[in-house]
Amino acid sequence: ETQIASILKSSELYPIPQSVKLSYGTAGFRADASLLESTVYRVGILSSLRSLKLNSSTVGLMITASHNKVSDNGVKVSDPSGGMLSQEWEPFADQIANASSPRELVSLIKDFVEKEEIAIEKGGEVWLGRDTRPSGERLLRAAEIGVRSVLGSVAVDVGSSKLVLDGANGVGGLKMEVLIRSLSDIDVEIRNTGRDGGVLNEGVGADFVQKEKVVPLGFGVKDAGMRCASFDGDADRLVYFYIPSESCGGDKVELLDGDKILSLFALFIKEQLNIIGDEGKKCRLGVVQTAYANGASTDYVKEMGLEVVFAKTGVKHLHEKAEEFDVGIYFEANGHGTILFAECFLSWLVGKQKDYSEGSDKHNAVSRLVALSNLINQAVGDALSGLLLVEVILQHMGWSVQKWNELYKDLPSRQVKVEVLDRTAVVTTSEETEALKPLGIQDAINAEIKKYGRGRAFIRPSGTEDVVRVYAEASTQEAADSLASSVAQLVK
Ligand code: 16G
Ligand code: ZN
Repeated sequence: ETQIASILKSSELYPIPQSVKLSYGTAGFRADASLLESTVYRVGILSSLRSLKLNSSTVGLMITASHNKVSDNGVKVSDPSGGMLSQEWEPFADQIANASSPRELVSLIKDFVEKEEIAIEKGGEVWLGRDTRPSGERLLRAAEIGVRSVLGSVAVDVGSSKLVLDGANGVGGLKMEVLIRSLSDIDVEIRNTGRDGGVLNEGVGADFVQKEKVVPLGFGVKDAGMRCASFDGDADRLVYFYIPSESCGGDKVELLDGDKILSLFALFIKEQLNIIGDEGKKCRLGVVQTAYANGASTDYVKEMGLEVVFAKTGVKHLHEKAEEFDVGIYFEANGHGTILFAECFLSWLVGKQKDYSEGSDKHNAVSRLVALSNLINQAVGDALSGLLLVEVILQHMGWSVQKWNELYKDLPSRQVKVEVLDRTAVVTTSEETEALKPLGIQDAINAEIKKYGRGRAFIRPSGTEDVVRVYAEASTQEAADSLASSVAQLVK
């Protein structure tokens, strides 16, 4: 039942264009790229089923129209042997590619799964690739959604797909241009470098994208599904985002903030420590967040078994607490952060690198951690090294930005600021989660919080402008908005 619902839902995103009849020819489906999204999505479903039929062996899905003109594109499937899709499956490919409605599609799939006796439960694995055609990225997204609409199946993006960077018209974009010239395994397109007259941090940059959750200038629906990142003006903040394909002209983005970056880093490091085994598990791996960290991210890292401590807003406060761990990861939700390695732990790692035999799993894990400690900026953190680490981990995992985003789902939140005569009237605890002054205000805030499911809220005086900031979180966006505005009323 849920399987059918999943395909019905995703197929709504990819309606079939009228008046085309496609057939799986010598090299799969080929057509003008603008006609192919629904086809590629459906071939994604087929590929998952093919993998399942073959005991979850890896199936390949390639997006290319070979020597054809650039405006064409195509999709073909390879069997686990590396050869072409078995010809016996071609009629099914034709049928589903031409199914005129989601219902017809589902019924064709259902019949086929029964006939071929495919057990859906195990989950298939499909590797996705594409050539350099501009339509490739969008089609790859469609394939990924198709693969994953068969529940439990995974899509691995094996191409090094392009990253689009918003330089905030600041210094980071310019420096990134220089840096990527010496890197061969990463393809980055940089926008908002300031050369085209754009203004620093105006409608662009990490702060804008994180607070407004809308696309920065220079980005739009044409970039739907692409992996995008924003620096701030001095390149010490980093956030990622993508434009959902359903946004249909809206300007909303799906944001991957500092908390999500922290979670990715934590997961990767934890995995390496697990490979090292019992000795690796002795490492004190900890996380430092601020009161602004989304509650879902805190739950996520705690579930991973990591220690989480809270610090006051501002890099200097987080940094200090991260130094107490063997490996301390700190990030503010707004994208400031880095990873610190204790000197003695690092020398232990380097020693182990010599002990383990080259090429062994343990040697590889230790080497990855040593390389990570060299890549990341342990002085204060910066957006360039943070970006390179995110990219390398995504490549290592074979993950798309969408897959990364699914680590956990952010709780809806809202931030507002209240202009006051004297912000120093607000005094908070050291973790900024509770207000000690004005007297009684915390009780009033608590009374508001109680009215909401998963409600959380706090106030703090800004350290950079003459305002009091309010943060609220709850199980729905409406509830978070309403909690934020009632707490703001208490501050006024
Ligand atoms: C500064 C801090 C940043 C903090 C922000 C809070 C550094 C390098 N920058 O930008 O970490 O999140 O202030 O601003 O520490 P606020 O006090 O106005 O909310
Ligand atoms: Zn900055």
